[in-house]
Amino acid sequence: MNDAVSYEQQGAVGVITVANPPVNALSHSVRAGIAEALTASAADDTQAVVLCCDGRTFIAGADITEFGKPPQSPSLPDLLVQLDQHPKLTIAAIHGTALGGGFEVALTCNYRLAVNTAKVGLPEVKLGLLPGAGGTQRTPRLAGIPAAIELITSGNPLSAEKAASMKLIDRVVDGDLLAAAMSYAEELAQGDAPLRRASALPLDISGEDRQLIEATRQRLNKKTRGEHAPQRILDCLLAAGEQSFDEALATERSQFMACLSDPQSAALRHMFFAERAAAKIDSLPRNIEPTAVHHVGIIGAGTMGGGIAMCFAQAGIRVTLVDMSDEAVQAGIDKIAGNYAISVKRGRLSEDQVAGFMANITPSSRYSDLAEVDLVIEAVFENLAVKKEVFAELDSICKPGAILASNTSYQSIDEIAAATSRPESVLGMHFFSPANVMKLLEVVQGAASSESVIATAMATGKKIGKVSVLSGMCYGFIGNRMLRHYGREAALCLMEGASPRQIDSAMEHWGMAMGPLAVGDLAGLDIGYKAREQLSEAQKGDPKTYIIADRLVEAGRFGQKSGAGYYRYDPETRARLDDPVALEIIDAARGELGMVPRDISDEEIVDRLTLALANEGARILEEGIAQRASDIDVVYCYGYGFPRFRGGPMHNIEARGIAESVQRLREFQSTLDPDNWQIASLLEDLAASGAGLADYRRD
Ligand code: T1G
Repeated sequence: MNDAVSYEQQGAVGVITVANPPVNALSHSVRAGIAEALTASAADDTQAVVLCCDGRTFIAGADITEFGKPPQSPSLPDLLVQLDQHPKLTIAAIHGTALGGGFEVALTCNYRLAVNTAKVGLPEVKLGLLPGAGGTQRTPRLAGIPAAIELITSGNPLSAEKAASMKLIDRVVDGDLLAAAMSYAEELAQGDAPLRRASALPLDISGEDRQLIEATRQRLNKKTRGEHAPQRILDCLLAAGEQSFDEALATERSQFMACLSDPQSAALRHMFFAERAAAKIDSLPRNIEPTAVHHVGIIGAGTMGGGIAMCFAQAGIRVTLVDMSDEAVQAGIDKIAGNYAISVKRGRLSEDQVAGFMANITPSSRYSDLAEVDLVIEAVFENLAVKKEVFAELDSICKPGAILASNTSYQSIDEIAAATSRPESVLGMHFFSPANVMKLLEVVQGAASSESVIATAMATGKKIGKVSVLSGMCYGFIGNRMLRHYGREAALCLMEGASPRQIDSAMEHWGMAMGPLAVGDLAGLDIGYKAREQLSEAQKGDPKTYIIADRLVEAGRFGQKSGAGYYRYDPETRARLDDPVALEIIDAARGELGMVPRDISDEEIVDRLTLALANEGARILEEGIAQRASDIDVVYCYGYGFPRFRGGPMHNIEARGIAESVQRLREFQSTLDPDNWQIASLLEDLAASGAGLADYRRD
């Protein structure tokens, strides 16, 4: 065989063992090794063969790193034809996560056995793909069309028990998997069990199945708006019921190849690796060990503080939640309890789970209760003076080595750190609202933040289920700094003649979860208004970028919270309704500044907003605020509703072409306000050199 696959005869049973860490992906050596092992099994005097894996998991899928490279024989489909036609009993012994091509290998075996902790699934859709090795054909033959629709279009894993209940697994065992597999193989062989091939099972598609496929098509047209893979999966499942196995396999193959060459899949595979890369801090020595965080203090029991407390409580970490008075902190506790009650009502959590989470949260109105915490996260009013006072007091109370983090969105971590005697232990941990839902955590490194503190914050983020991204210190860090340029262009498109509906629809059709003006209404237009009141006219910038928002707020239109902003909101359904009053206010504001409205195309709107984002992202990259372009993509896809199937703002312009993007930026520089369209020198350099953003690292 080879280094990745071994074959050993043990009595009447042959054992194929895959050893390709870290996840036994089906790289070429694994495919070739299994093929050779099957050939050996066919030729020896065994009666059955068990396929198992070393390490932490059964095969977790095709090797994603091989996509886009020249194919090497045997392909996975070819290997599975050999496995399907194998003349002896084949048994898959599953532990860990049998996913994608790995589960397709198992489905091609005659029988499947799993330990009770194992999970199985077909997550290809999350990569913009579909099961390309018979998964869309074998799954419905074993478990039926409805189960296949749910498993393959959701991409979510199943427990071994659940899979067994769906006849996708034959036996669930506890304890020594290989021993159980060997005895199962002997039992099957001695019982003359048939060579049961899923490919030979009949599949009669009913009228209800067809209706379900059609209903799912409609549902996914909304839920996964703009995404191609889910629709192609349904085409394959329909083919399973209408074509022979071999014909439908050919249909699946062509649909898979269409997905593989689709830019959406390239973007989603980019995001898969981007999320994992973000956890790696290039500047940190490999041997840096995060310190343990067992007890966290949170200052501020408001919306953010409460949401952050929930994150830690749900991860089993003790929380002391502090506010200025018993009443204030109790109000925060009540809000948390209310959030959990909704989750219980929706069936997402059980009463016992919630009781456990709440037991991890201790309310307090005394900073002195934070003397022994390992980490404090401050989430008080967004005012630098207030934060400096809080940190000075924490510094005097918290034990040596305790980490002091601020959840600030904008304030200077360095100025906050200067208020303490331990600047090396101070940094930003910027959560996104609602903190218990949004996965992004920006870990903001101050000038003095130590390596150990950074490593601990990144690891703590992962432990509470966040995707942590390291940011250097600048106004707005990575996400909000870029957002100001995105919001500026939305405001200017409005001033120049587009309506709120046109701007938001253009961006939502392009893939954004929510258009920028609807986001403004959701967050509250009064927040920006109050912030601008603190600024001088010069600091406010171009009045064209905020006069409409100001006039709406002055008319009492704060957004959803007041029932109207750029839109009017149905009090019952909260539906977003076009509002003539808002349009009049917008027109009047244009008149105040002498703006004559013009027609703006959806394409111009999308280009201005997405290129403004990427241009500022390139500046952030060349300043070293972000480690790599893909980190910026993670920030936007996990914190700002940027479509994952576009891969994030930086991947988006890479896919579009840097040179073409720079050309479009130059057009905006000459037709719009040139001050807003100074092109990042990094983009100019890459456009000239032809190099890509993905490999750029600041020296
Ligand atoms: N190919 C290549 N590398 C992979 C990989 C894969 N399929 N899965 C994981 N890795 C790397 C990952 O990049 C990381 O590398 C390391 O393994 C540990 O991963 C034909 C076409 C299995 C649940 O989508 O969901 O089969 O950062 O950090 O948290 O129909 O990895 O250490 O250098 O995620 O314990 C379908 C993807 C492929 C499964 C483990 N399969 N992987 O999670 O570790 S398409 C998937 C996962 C396919 C067929 C189609 C998770 C995991 P590094 P990790 P983890």
